[in-house]
Amino acid sequence: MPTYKLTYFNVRGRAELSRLAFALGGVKYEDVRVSSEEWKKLKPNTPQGMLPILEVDDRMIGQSGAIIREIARATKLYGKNDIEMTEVDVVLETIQEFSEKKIKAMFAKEDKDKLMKELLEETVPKYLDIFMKMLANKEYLVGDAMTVADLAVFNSFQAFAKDNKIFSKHQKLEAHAKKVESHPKVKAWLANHTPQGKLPILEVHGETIPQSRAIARYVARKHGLYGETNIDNTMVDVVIGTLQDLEVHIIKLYYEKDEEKKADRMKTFITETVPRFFKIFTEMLGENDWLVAQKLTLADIALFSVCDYLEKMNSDTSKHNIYAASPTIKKHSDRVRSVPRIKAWLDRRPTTEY
Ligand SMILES: N[C@@H](CCC(=O)N[C@@H](CS)C(=O)NCC(=O)O)C(=O)O
Repeated sequence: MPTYKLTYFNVRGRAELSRLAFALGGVKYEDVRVSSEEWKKLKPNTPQGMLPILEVDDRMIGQSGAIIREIARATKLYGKNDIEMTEVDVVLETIQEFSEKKIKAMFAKEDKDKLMKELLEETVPKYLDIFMKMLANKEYLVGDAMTVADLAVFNSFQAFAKDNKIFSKHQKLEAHAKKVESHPKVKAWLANHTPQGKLPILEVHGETIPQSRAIARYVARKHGLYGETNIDNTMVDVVIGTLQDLEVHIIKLYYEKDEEKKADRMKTFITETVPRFFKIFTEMLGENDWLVAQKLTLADIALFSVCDYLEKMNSDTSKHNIYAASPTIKKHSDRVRSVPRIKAWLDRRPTTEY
């Protein structure tokens, strides 16, 4: 068996299908994830100046479509004969066509909301129709065993399926996705990838960290955004815990389906709950600029992040000012927002619904 080394950025993107195929095929490979700094050095030495690349012994292959076929042949996941191979190609090419539309909408600089709506309401159902037709009454898309065609369809719709009810009119494809997802080797790969079956995750030197607050604390410790003493660190945790209590109220609002009740609850939330929590933070701030240790810490960023969310949520739903009774918190939010690196991130972060 040759040695395999797959190099890509630390995201799923154009490499995840190859990683899934290696997992399902049970073939060992080196899963290299490069940072943008490392990529700058590597780029001139790659066949087309792009990632992913697959190294098979001393051969270096570019183009994700060629890479997945090399792996599919090596792992016997490309169908059993010429006809099946062509059928697998039909699926891979159709996924490629869908992916181009998906990328265009997801990374659009203009009209993103409109393009995302079109993607979810028109493009996704159109391609689900195509794949449902291909699946017909069979278990697998091609032949009588799982191939990279099944992995490709599963991989491509997986992210959407988690957040949207895309399968409501395509239940056979939902069952197909579950079949792929529950294959022991695929399951093991996904579990390794998302230790608790949920996002976000942070991958650091081959370790995968789940739980958003554990991730935030890891990043804070690494970059000097925790406190400097044990007490300071505990105070940062007090802020995070208090914000978690506030988030419980936000989640309850989110799940209220009755529009009238929701509007009522929203009013109570903004005029009573939020000021009650903001009072706690106002007292913690006192005359200081920052919540803990007289410097910017994760505590300030966490409070700002919730305020930023509340400002958007409130501008969409009601006209009450979240800071009406809490001018100190408004000043604190503005202070965090104007930290140059935070400002730079806010200016370039993609527009999202939440
Ligand atoms: N058709 C190529 C496209 C590869 C591609 O666009 N790669 C992007 C990442 S998804 C890249 O390497 N970007 C960095 C660069 O161009 O410097 C493939 O499928 O492999």
